[in-house]
Parts: sequence; C-alpha cells; structure tokens
Amino acid sequence: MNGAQSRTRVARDHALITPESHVPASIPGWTEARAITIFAPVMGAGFVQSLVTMSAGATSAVPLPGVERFLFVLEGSLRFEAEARTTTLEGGGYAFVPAGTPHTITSATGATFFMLEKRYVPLAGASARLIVSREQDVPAVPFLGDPSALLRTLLPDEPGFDMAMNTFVFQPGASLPMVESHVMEHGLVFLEGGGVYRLGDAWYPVQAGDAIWMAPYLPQWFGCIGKGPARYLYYKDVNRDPM
Ligand code: UGY
Ligand code: MN
Repeated sequence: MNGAQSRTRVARDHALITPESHVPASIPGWTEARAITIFAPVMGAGFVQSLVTMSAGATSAVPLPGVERFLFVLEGSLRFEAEARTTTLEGGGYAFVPAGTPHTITSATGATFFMLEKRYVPLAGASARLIVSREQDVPAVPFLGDPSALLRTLLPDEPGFDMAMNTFVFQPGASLPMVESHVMEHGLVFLEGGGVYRLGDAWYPVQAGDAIWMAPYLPQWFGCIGKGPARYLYYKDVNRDPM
C-alpha cells in the first residue's frame, strides 16, 4: 500500500480505522505519552477510544469529572496504582476505574495500551467498583453454545456497571451466528488474526490493529478467515434504560 491508500472508512453509522491512518498527539496532563484518538463523540460515538503509547518514565492524568476509564495492555509493562494497591500490568492485563476514583498509570520501560473512556450514567442504589485483572484469568464461554467462538466478559455484569468490555476468540471458519442489530453501540479493536466484518451493507477485510465503531442498530456480522484464530476486544453500553 502506498502513502495515498488506506483501508480506513468513516460513515455516519460506523467507522473502520486502520493503522496506516493513525496520527498521534500528546494527551493533556500526561507526560512522555502519546495517544491516537481512534473514536470520539465528535464523530457520533458515545465514548472515546484511544491507543496510548507510554515511553519510559511516562505518567498519566485522571479523566475529566464524571468519566470512567478502562485500559487493556497490548505491549510492554505498566504500573497501575489505585486504592493503595500497585499492580504491574502486561499483555492482557486490564483495569476498570470508576468515575472519580484517583489512580495513576506509569511505565518504567514503555507500554502500549487500549483505553476507553465514557461519561458514567449513574443508577440510583448502584455503583461501579475498581477492577484490576488479566484476560488470561477470565473463563472463556462458548458464544450461544458455539465452542469455536469463545467470549470472555472482563467486567462484572452488575447494575452499577454501565459498560461491558469483552474479548472474543473465533477459530478459522467460525462466525457470529446471525447479523446482529441492537440498541447498544460498540468500540472494537482487533488483537489477532482477521476476517471479514459486515457493517451495514458494507463488507470489510479486517486484521490485527484495525478498530471499528458501530452505532446503535448497525447490522453487524463477523466471519473469521485465515489460518489462525481471530481475537478482538470490544466495548458495549449496558444495564441502562434506553428511554
Ligand atoms: O456482544 C455483542 O453484541 C457482540 N456479539 N457483537 C459483536 O461482536 N459485533
Ligand atoms: Mn454486537
């Protein structure tokens, strides 16, 4: 692909952002860190999805008031500190930080991670809590009974949580069992392998590093094509009245 070509596509109800289109920028309040803002409210998404790279010695800042944060390490190592506990997070390590919870993210040697932030939607009598874990420690469940499509639910399905973050692993030839269309929106990143993603009436070849935004009700389907499995991480808004 030469410099005048890109697989990136941006539509009213979906977007595919591929690595050759990435433009990094500094993040207000952070040091030694750069982020590519992959999706943001300015395009119609209800969240901000970023790809953050920390250099050695980097430090973070807290999100805006009322905003919750999820991060998932792709490469390298970072130090996550919150509620008087420090954890080293490496590939597959993740943290969910409820809105208003003080925390710091630093890296002594450098790290690249997925970050998703959204304005928390409060619910009377319920609250979210800090989660620090690893994808490797979460049980994989066959999706709608299909053992060739395994789902890991990284956050608790409790009323206090208004977001789900899941990973999916599809074996070659496996697919979503139907064309989904639902009120929830998605922000997604391919971690491994690839295939074909149907977004509305368009069909896109996709691979590791690609990111997809799907607006509410966008018809969506994925089929894993290739010699190895495909794995993606995705966000979904959950547990709130759509009215
Ligand atoms: O949870 C979901 O809605 C999921 N099955 N969607 C997707 O992978 N596009
Ligand atoms: Mn879906």
